[in-house]
Amino acid sequence: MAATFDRTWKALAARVDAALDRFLPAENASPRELHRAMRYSVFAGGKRLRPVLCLLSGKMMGERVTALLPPACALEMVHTYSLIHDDLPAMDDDDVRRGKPTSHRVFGEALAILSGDALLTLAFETITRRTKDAGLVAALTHELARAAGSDGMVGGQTFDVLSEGKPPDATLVDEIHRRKTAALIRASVRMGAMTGGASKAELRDLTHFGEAVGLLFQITDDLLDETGDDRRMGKRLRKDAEHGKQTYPRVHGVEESRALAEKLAAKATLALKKYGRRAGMLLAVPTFILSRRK
Ligand code: GRG
Repeated sequence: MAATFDRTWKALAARVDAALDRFLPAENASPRELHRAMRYSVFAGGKRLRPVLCLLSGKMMGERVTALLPPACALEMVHTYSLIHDDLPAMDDDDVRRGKPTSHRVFGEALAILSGDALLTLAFETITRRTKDAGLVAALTHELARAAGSDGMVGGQTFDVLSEGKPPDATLVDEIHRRKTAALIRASVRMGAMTGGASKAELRDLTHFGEAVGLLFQITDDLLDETGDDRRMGKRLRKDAEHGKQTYPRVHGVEESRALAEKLAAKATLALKKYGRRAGMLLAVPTFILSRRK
């Protein structure tokens, strides 16, 4: 089961990578430094969680992968932009991302900021240029903008920055993680479903699934920071502690956070259980996230 899951995931991620390669400006197109920086971060590695979720929920609706690739790639562009900006000295000031030197360490701060800006913009260009149905273009644009903006990811990052050094607060950590991480993951599932023409009821169930998976992903990320043997962790954990970051284990403790993660995995699975085999690999995603090591 795990081997089949891995193989299918890799195959879908490879489709995403090939499409990203087509959708991104060529490295030798002017301005070269900007396009090199955009490509450097997009192809630095990464699990492709958001685009694969988009493909899986669209496939559940019977949609072709080719029609799902524009929104899937748009999600990865937005995600990559957020990582580039999050690593900047003004934010987390990180030297390594996806196992490689961060964008600003390689290209300088100005180019890192600009490549993030260009990726964010290209995400919307990709949807509008490569999706035929005008109604769907509007719906996908709205969905991605809401998830990425002040009501979603950027809002969550703002709360995160402003809450540094404050005492652990359960309501605050929930608010930060729902916006900063879960909003884009929820949108990933919804955008696949919308592209595949999901009914209202299907979209509602997939939204519940996406919400639970998004929060689950962030809690397991916090737990990996706290308990993981991964090299990135020592540094991140020290930083989180130094900056007084709001994390689940800091607020609830490791055991309770683990129990919460398991509860969310069960909730996500339950949301799609009635679809049985039709839900396909989506049903295995919560377990995959629970057991992830990086
Ligand atoms: C700067 C606007 C702005 C937003 C930043 C996503 C984010 C918001 C910051 C990244 C920092 C962080 C650790 C956030 C938690 C979400 C998370 C676990 C991101 C990493 O996502 P993965 O594990 O990364 O999917 P890969 O590299 O696999 O794509």
